[in-house]
Amino acid sequence: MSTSHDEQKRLRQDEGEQVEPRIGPRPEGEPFFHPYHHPAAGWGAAKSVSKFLVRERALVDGPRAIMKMNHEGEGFDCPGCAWPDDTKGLRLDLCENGVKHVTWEMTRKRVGREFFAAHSVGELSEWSDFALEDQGRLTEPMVYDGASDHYLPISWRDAFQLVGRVLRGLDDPNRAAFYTSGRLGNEATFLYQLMARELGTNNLPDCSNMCHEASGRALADSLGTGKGTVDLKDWDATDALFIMGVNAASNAPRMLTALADAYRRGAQIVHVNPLIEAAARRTIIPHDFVDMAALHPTRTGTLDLQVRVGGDMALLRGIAKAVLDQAASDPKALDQEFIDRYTSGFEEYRKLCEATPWEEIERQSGISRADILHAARIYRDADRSIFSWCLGVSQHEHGVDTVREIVNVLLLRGNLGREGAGPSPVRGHSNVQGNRTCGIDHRPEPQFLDRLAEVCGIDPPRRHGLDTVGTIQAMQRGEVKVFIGMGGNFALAAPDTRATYEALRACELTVQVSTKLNRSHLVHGRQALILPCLGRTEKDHQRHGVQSTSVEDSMSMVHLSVGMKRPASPHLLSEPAVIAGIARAALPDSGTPWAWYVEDYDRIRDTMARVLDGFEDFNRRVRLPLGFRIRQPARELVFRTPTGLAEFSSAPLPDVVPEPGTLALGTMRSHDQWNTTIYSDNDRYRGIRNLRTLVFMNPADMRERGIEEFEPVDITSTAKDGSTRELNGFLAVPYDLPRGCAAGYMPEMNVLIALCDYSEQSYQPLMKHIRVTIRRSTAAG
Ligand SMILES: Nc1nc2c(c(=O)[nH]1)N[C@H]1C(S)=C(S)[C@@H](COP(=O)(O)OP(=O)(O)OC[C@H]3O[C@@H](n4cnc5c(=O)[nH]c(N)nc54)[C@H](O)[C@@H]3O)O[C@H]1N2
Ligand SMILES: Nc1nc2c(c(=O)[nH]1)N[C@H]1C(S)=C(S)[C@@H](COP(=O)(O)OP(=O)(O)OC[C@H]3O[C@@H](n4cnc5c(=O)[nH]c(N)nc54)[C@H](O)[C@@H]3O)O[C@H]1N2
Ligand SMILES: [Mo]
Repeated sequence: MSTSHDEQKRLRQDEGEQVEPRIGPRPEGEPFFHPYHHPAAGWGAAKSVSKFLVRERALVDGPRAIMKMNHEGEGFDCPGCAWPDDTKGLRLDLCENGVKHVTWEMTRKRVGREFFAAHSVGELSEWSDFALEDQGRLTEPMVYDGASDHYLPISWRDAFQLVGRVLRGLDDPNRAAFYTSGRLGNEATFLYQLMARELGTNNLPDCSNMCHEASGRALADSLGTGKGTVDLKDWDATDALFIMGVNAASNAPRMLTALADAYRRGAQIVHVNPLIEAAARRTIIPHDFVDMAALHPTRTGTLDLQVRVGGDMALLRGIAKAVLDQAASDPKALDQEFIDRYTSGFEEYRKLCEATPWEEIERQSGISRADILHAARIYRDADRSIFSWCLGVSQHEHGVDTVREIVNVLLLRGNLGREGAGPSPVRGHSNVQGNRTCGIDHRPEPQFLDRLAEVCGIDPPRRHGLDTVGTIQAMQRGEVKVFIGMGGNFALAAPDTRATYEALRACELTVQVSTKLNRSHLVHGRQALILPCLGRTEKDHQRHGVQSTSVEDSMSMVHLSVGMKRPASPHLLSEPAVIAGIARAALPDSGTPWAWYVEDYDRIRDTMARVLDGFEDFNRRVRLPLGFRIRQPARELVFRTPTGLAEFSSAPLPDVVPEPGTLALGTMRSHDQWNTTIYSDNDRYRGIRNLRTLVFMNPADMRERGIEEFEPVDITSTAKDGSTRELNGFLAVPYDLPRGCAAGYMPEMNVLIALCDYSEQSYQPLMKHIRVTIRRSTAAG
């Protein structure tokens, strides 16, 4: 059922000043803020889940599907996040947000041709993003008709012919870009990159360019492989966990189980975050039925370090400095044997730490020397330590340097290649890591291309392709004319909303392969297609029976996922089938057996086994009860670096202290959203109800500016090129975060992030560090 036109109109009027349509739903009441003191998960989560199941009318299928999620040997992989499944394989390990995510896909609501006949693109453009996705699942392919400004039905055959015709007509294959959002299964991923490379381009921008590009590059530079080295067994064995820049209770909720277990074992858990997030306090694990009934929470943190935005590297430098100082009197503080045998660059790093004054470390991190020494003591006293991080570390100018500094600290005490120790990035989308493993990379390794050429008989291009920022810039310049999105919501997820819209609108053709209606269907090129596909929960029938796809989690475990639900519509195709359809139309002389691959995904896996390192015997191993773990050379102390050793880095500390009068603003997710998909206007663990257009500020920073709680403010960002961008009428919320720092929600705040504001190290947009000034709204009088 669609939201009525009248309601939409009212919604727009309510929006008052806001330039863009609202992103979240219509609030259910007045904005409300009260700090949250309850444990994470527990009954609050259970209540929220049941409300959600009712709203999506999924009460019958929802619970049944959930019982199938993340189950050994059968069932589908939770598309909610990339946290690994419980290796004990016994517990029902699920979370509130995973349930919401799955239910959102399984909704009974549908968007068919009648819907598109009733609403023009112009009209839909004024709907909120919530309302768009809330219409339900897309059911058939649609093509944009400029004359009527409506999407019209089109057959799959004609849709593929249209894409094929446009791609064949390009004077250069690099005029096309092929975006991936990290939920695409490995088999589809492999076909997708094969198609792009057979066409002749490495233009494979992906969500990872906005997410963990910095982590991948740093780990590759330091250790020779771009992934973490630990798995859940290590989490179970470690003595100290350092959790940096992640809101785990909302974005990787199953981590709460690992944190609670670690606490019960007596491990130390240090949280590094400008905000004290819910995962730093206490939790009630939903599958601990006894605790749940008795309301018995477990602590999930032992120390909080509220770094300033961007201050992590200075903090890590301080920990290293303290450990090195201590080594003078206590030789056990360092693992000298490990350093001598396996690393390079130690002396230079030691001197750099010595030369960095404590005052500088305190100023740049925002943490007192005493607190840093406390953290260093925890690190020193632990035999085994794990450092885990997410976007709070990576989405910065110096994200690569900071992740390399994490590795420096780990190397000092030989925290690598043994149980319970090592780096452990928390990846985002459920298969974003698998996408990279299976070839989505705009800077592919020559060895990979050689193997692809040999096995698949193609001549892949060697020139590096475009990443996300590069693609938007090239679309702006008219150099990229075709944008294909395999999932995701590029228009809203990318930085600099206005520039991204302009770039997409300048395209000759935009194609979105999606499950739900979203902004990227409305901000389109001269020609545009919406191609609806199966979701991960759905049965994928092909010629040789029901197919399964494989995915890789944050800890390099690869396993099968098989959908069990009847597809939302009989007209949906699987992602591999969509890719094969486009490929056959665009590459009529292709020697790749596209249709044959789609008949049976085992055939795709057999080819992948020959191309990809670590995928030998893929079809057999992926069917083992828990799948298999991709070999991680660094874990075995084999370093594919130029020296063959783990490399210390010696980068100078960046200056992250905001200039007087300015603040460092970070964008983040609320508890009730999945990237650009907004479930409600609430952010339970941060104590917020009915409000997304807000900015969290330190109370002293508010007082200094004469701003009261919930007072409307204007936020102005200043980009590297000096240009400014504005958001007006956001409400200020006093919050416990360091002075000089501010925070608010993505994607509402993406308008503030200039396209030129990306890291020189990773080309990641600076989504966690926007230079802003904030003042009382002029409109507020
Ligand atoms: N339910 C749910 N789960 C998700 C997602 C979702 O939207 N919803 N998204 C998925 C995706 S794609 C990703 S990439 C991950 C994202 O997972 P997160 O990285 O947790 O995502 P954010 O909400 O951006 O939160 C970033 C955290 O970093 C902190 N932070 C900000 N600046 C700094 C800093 O300078 N230093 C430090 N140390 N911390 C800082 C913020 O306070 C916040 O706690 O989650 C995945 N899982
Ligand atoms: N300011 C700011 N911006 C950010 C971030 C930030 O922290 N701050 N984070 C960045 C990060 S880490 C990421 S990963 C990106 C997210 O960027 P994206 O991955 O591009 O965005 P999503 O919101 O995850 O995409 C949601 C859409 O995916 C489609 N979809 C859902 N399931 C499927 C499926 O199974 N198959 C297909 N084909 N489509 C499906 C639906 O149509 C849905 O509308 O955003 C980035 N943007
Ligand atoms: Mo992400």
